Amino acid sequence: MRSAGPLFVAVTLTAALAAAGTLQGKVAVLEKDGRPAQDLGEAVVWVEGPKSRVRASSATVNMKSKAFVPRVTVVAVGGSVEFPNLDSIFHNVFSVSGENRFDLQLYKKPKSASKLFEHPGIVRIYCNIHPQMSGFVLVRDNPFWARVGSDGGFSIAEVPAGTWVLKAWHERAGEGAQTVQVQETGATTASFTLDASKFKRAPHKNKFGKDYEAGEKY
Ligand SMILES: [Cu+2]
Repeated sequence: MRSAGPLFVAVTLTAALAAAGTLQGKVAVLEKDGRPAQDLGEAVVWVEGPKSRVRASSATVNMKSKAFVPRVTVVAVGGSVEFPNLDSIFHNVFSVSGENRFDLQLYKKPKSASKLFEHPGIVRIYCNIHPQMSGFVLVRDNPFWARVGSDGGFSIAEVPAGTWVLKAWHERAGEGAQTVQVQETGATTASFTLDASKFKRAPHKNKFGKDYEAGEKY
């Protein structure tokens, strides 16, 4: 059989430049006993595949009352996240998530530090002092992503026409994926049901890969 691969790719790219549609739908996250999750607004959907230049963006994640606020943040590759400490106690935000690992060391109010993210992926952030502090920075290599609304709805505009992988993610349910065909105009609909029923909050290690010491000292 003759391969039509390169021709197909060329045609797809040409179409992508010429036309774009909207991807919309709903995300449901089910807890134990099929109860709907109350924090759907922490879910994110994104499109994998289309190449598009991203505008470097920045975001702020406050460390406040021993929590990362907001808990889930999305930035583009090349974007930075500012981590001001609004507490009068020390925090030490860090991550050991692959190529995005970082360590901003100890500081307290009114200091801040920032991290520039260069690799797409899901970055888990923790504090090296307080094991209960956790959050996520999702780093995307194209602008085709959306936060899910509190009703589960989402809409991603101007997605290039073509066949792509649409992903939906929620902290307690992980990732769902499906192939979508975005038309040259109009809307394409996709829905997800993510399973959070088996989620268990497990202890994690500190930045040295060791267990946290019992009892907080700060
Ligand atoms: Cu802390």
